[in-house]
Amino acid sequence: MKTVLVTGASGDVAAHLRRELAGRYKLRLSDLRPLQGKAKGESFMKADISRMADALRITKGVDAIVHLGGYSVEGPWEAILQANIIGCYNIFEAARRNGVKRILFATSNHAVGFYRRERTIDHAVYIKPDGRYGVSKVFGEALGSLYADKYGMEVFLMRIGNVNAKPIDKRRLSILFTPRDLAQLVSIGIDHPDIRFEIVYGVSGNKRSWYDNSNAYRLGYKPLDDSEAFAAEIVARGEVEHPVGGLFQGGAFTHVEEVPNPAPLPKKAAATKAAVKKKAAKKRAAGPRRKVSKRSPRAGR
Ligand code: 15L
Repeated sequence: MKTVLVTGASGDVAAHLRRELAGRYKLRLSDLRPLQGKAKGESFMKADISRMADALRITKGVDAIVHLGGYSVEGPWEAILQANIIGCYNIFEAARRNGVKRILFATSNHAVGFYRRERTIDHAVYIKPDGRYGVSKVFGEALGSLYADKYGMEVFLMRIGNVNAKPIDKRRLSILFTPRDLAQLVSIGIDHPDIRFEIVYGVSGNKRSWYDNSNAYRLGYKPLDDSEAFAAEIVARGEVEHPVGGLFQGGAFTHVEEVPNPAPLPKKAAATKAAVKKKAAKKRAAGPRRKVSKRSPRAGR
């Protein structure tokens, strides 16, 4: 049985994955946060992936890595820098130094979130990140490309939509990724014999999809779910979308500076965030600022 390292193991996506993959692989779980309950076949290693020593420790002796760890939404640069830039580099580099060939990276629909909703995009389109978070995912994709070409690593990049059993709003009808479809795609990424460098979309077989996911289908992915089963219910809510977010695939990420983050910030990032807030409050108290012109929604490529 293969030993697979799952980073970000205390998060929501990993919780689904652990349940779905139980008994199929030996799971080495890792996170900065504590882990709730360990099942048979699972082991846990606490680690801060922004430290190379930790990354080296957790990647030693595994057959494959599913790298989910990181800051999972748009947010403060310092948090994204530590977790998604430095942390992601450390995981790729530690994998190389430890001779781990296969790495699956959870990139995101936000690496291409500034494509307009009327476009159908495939795995070969140019990047269009919709924020700092999206840029950090593009950085991980670039690392994947480098480590595949330069060091012969086998890299499987999953541009994940929204992992959930049901779509939560209109946008998510197009990007729903159910837990069992997630587990199927991840298994392909771990076990397919011919992965060198692949980009696939981590979404179910949604009728309203914005993606041409033929690259995943070529590798054997056959999604079992389609968000359409929930479409009537969601559409009946009459949701009014934001004038900018509603135009683009990335939704709110295209116009907000922060999305509420379910995971606590690493200590250093939390301290930076508090300092930035304090500075802003001081500036506000000091008097009126220069007027900044408002951007208008860009035309999509
Ligand atoms: C993501 O990349 C996030 O990790 C997830 O929390 C969702 O916000 C998702 O995108 C989404 O676009 O719905």
